[in-house]
Amino acid sequence: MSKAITLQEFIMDSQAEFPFVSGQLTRLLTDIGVAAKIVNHQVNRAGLAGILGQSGSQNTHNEDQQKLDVFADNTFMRILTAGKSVAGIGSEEQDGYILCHDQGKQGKYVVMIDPLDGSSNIDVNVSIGTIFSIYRRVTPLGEPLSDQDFLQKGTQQVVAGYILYGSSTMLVYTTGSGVNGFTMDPAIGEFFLSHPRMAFPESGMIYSINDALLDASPPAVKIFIEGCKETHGISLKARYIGSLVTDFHRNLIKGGIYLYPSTTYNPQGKLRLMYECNPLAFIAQQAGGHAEDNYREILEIQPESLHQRSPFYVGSVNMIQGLRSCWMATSDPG
Ligand code: P6P
Repeated sequence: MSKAITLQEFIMDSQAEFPFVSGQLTRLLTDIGVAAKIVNHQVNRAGLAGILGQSGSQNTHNEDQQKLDVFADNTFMRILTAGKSVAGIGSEEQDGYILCHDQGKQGKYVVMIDPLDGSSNIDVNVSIGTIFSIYRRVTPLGEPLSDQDFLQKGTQQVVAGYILYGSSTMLVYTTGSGVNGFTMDPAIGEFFLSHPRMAFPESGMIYSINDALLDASPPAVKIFIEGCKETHGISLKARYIGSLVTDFHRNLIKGGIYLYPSTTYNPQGKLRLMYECNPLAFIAQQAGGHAEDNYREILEIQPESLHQRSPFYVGSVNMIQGLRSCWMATSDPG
C-alpha cells in the first residue's frame, strides 16, 4: 500500500522539478499551508469561540467585516510577512498594498488574497474559502515595489489556489503543471494528497448563477440560462450556494459553469479580478476548463486597480462555449 503524500512532501518533491529555484516559493507555499491550518481551526470552532458575527468594522468596499474575515486576514498577513519570500500583499480586506520584507525591497513574490470569501455564510454554517494568487515581483530586488508588481495580468501568475473550509478542509492549487487537491486529516492536522491531477469533466451538467440577477443581465446570459432551464433538470441542474469557492469546487469535480454577470446596476459585476477571478481562472485553465468576462479571457485582462471587479464566467469548456455562442447570436459585445 503506497504511503499517503503530505502537502509538504508534495511541495518539496515539486521543487525538485525546478533545481534552480531558491526555495522561496517552497517556503511561501509551506507558509500558506500553515496559515490555512490556523484559519481552519478557528473556522471550525467559530460557533464556540464567540467569534461569529460582525466585527463592527468595514473593509475597503464598505462591507461589514465578519470577525473571522478579520482573523483570516490577520493570520495570512502575519504568516506571510514573517517569511522572507513575500515582498508585498494585496488583500480584499486592506485598502492598499501591504509592504512586507524590508518595505518591499526584498522577497521575490507578491501575493493577492481573499482571506475569507463567502463570509456572509459564516453565521449559517455554509462552506467558505480562501483564494490566493502568487506573482513574481517585476521591480528588481532592492528597489521599492510599485503598482506594476501588483497589477499583472492573470497569465503572469506563478501559483493560484484556494482553501475550502467545508465538510472537509481542502487545499487546491496549481503551479502551472496541473491542479492537485489536498484534504486535511483533522486527527493530525495534516493535508494529504487526495485529488491528484484534478480536471473538469468533458461535459458540464451544472449551472450556478444568482437567478435574481437575470433580469438585469446581458441578453446573452439570459438566453444561455433559459436554454439551461429548458432541460427541466433532466440533463442540467441549477446549483448555487452563494460561496464562490464552494460553487467553483463542486463544478470542478462534477462539471459545470459558474456565472457572475455584469448587470445594469453593476456593469463590472461583483467579483474582484485580482484575488477572485484570476486565481480561479488559472486553476480552471490548468484543469482543462475556461474563464471569460463578457468578451475576453479573464487571464488576459490588464488590471488597472487592486480591487477592480469583473464579470466572471468559469467552468467546463462545453458550457463556456455554449455561453460564447449566445454572445455571438446576440452580437452583444458584452
Ligand atoms: P450574491 C460572496 O460574497 C461572493 O463574493 C462569492 O463568494 C459568491 O459567489 C457571491 O459573492 C454571491 O453573491 O450577489 O449572489 O449574493
